[in-house]
Amino acid sequence: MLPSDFEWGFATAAYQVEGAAAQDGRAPSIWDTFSHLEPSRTNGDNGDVACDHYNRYEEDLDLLVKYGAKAYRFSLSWSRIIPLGGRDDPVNEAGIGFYNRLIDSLLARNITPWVTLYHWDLPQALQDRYGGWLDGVESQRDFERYARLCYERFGDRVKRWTTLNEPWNTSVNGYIRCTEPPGRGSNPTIEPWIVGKSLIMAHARAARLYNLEFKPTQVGLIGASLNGDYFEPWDSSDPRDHEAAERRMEFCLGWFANPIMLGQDYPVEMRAQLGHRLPTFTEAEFALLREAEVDFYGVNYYTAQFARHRESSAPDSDYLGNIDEYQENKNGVSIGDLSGIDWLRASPGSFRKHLVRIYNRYKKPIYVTENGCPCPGEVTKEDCVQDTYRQRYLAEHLDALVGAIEDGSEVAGYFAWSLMDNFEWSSGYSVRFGLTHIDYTTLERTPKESALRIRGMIEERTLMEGKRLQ
Ligand code: GBH
Repeated sequence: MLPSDFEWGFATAAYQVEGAAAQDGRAPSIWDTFSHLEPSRTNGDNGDVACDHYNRYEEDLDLLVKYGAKAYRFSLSWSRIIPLGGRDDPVNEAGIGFYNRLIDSLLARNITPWVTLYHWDLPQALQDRYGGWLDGVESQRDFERYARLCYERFGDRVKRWTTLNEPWNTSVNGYIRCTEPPGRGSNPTIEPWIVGKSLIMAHARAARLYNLEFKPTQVGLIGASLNGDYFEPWDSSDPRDHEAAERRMEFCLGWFANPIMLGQDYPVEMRAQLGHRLPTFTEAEFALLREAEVDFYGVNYYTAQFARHRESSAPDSDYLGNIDEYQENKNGVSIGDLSGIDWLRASPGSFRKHLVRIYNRYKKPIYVTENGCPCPGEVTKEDCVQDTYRQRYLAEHLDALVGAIEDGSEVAGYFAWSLMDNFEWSSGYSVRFGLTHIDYTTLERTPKESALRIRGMIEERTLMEGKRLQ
C-alpha cells in the first residue's frame, strides 16, 4: 500500500508546454534553434507556442485542482530568467515574475511546486559563447549562479528541487545520436563522456550550494531525475546476457547515479570498457560531490528492453555497454504491449524490479518523477480522451510501485507524464503523452478519462488509518 502522505501529481517541462518563446524578454535556448532547423528534425514543429502555458497557466492549475493533484512538477526556462545565461549576464525580472505568479498560484491552490532547474533547454548564448556543456569549467559556474538566483528568488516558497532532468539524454542524444541539440556527432567516442562529466559537476555545484547556503534556512529537499530503461537478459539461460543487462544499466543509470547519488566514481564496467575515454574525478571533485549529497533519487521510467551481449567491441557504438537491445527476447516474447510510440512497450513488472534495484543500490528515497505513455491507435479526439490503454498502464505501474514498497523500497511519490499533450521533442506534436488533450488549433484543453481517474487509482492503493479505502 501507499503511505497516507504519498506525494503525487503531474509533470511538465518548460520548453514542451510554455510557448511564449519571445515574450517578455525570453531569449532562445538550444531547443529553439534545433526546432527551427531546415530540414526539420522535429516533425516540422517547434515550441514557439506549444500549449501556451505561459499565458494560460491559471487554467492549467485549475485542471490540477480538478484532478486532485497534491503536487506539480515543472521546469524553469533558464533563458527566460537569464536570457544570455552566463554568471555576469543580466537577469530578466519579467521571467522571474512569471515563475513567481506560477508558484504563488500553486500554493494558493494548496499544490506543492516541484521545480526542475534544467530540462534540456540550455541558453543558446552559452552554446555560442563556449560550446555549452562541452566546456565543463564555464558551464558549471554559470549553472551554479543560475541555481543561486533561483534559490534566492523562489526558495522561500519552493521546497522541492531537482537540478537536472535526464543528463544521459543530453549526452547521448545531443552528442552521439544527434536527435537532440546541439546535434553534434563529430566526436561520438569522446564528447558524450565530457558532457556527462560537465553535467555531473554542474549538478554537484548546484546541490552543494543548496546544502550549504540555503537548506539550513529554507529547509527543502534536493535531488536529480535520472532516466533509464530496465534491462532483462535476451537469453535468460546465458550468463553473458545477464551480465549484458546489468552492464547496460550501469552505462545509463550508474554513469550518473554513482557520482550523484553515492559521490563515487563511475561503474567499474564503464572504466574497464572505455579506458582513457572516460574522464576521471580529482580528489577535489570527489570532495565537492560529497558535499553535494542529495535527498532523493528521481526515477523517470517508461519501458524495459532485453540486452544481448556482443562478441566484439566497436568504440563508435559501445556507449550502451557493448550490448544489443531488443524488445523481444530469444524466444520472441515481447517485453510488453505496444504503445503509441515505437520505443515504449508497457512493462510494469520490470518497473517493480527497477525501483527495487535502484533503492537497494543507492539507498535514497525514490520519487518517480515521470511515468506515462502515448496510446496506440488514436485518430480522433474521442479516441484520445477514451484512453483505456493509458488507464491500464497507469494502474499497472502503480501496482508495481506498491510491489516495490512491499519489497522494502522507499518510494515516496509519483508524477504522471504529462499534465497535458505537449511538444514531444524530436516527435513534435505527433505523439501525445498528456492526461489532458490539447487541440493544437484552438489550444482547448479537454481532460482525458485517465486524468479524472488517477486520483481514485492512488486512493484505492493508499493506506488510510490502517485499512484499504474502497
Ligand atoms: C522523458 O524522456 C523526458 O524527460 C520528457 O521530456 C519526455 O517528454 C518524455 O520522457 C517522453 O518521451 O532513440 O528512439 O531509441 C524519456 C527518455 C530516453 C525516451 C531515450 C526515448 C530513446 C528513444 N527517453 N529514448 S530512441
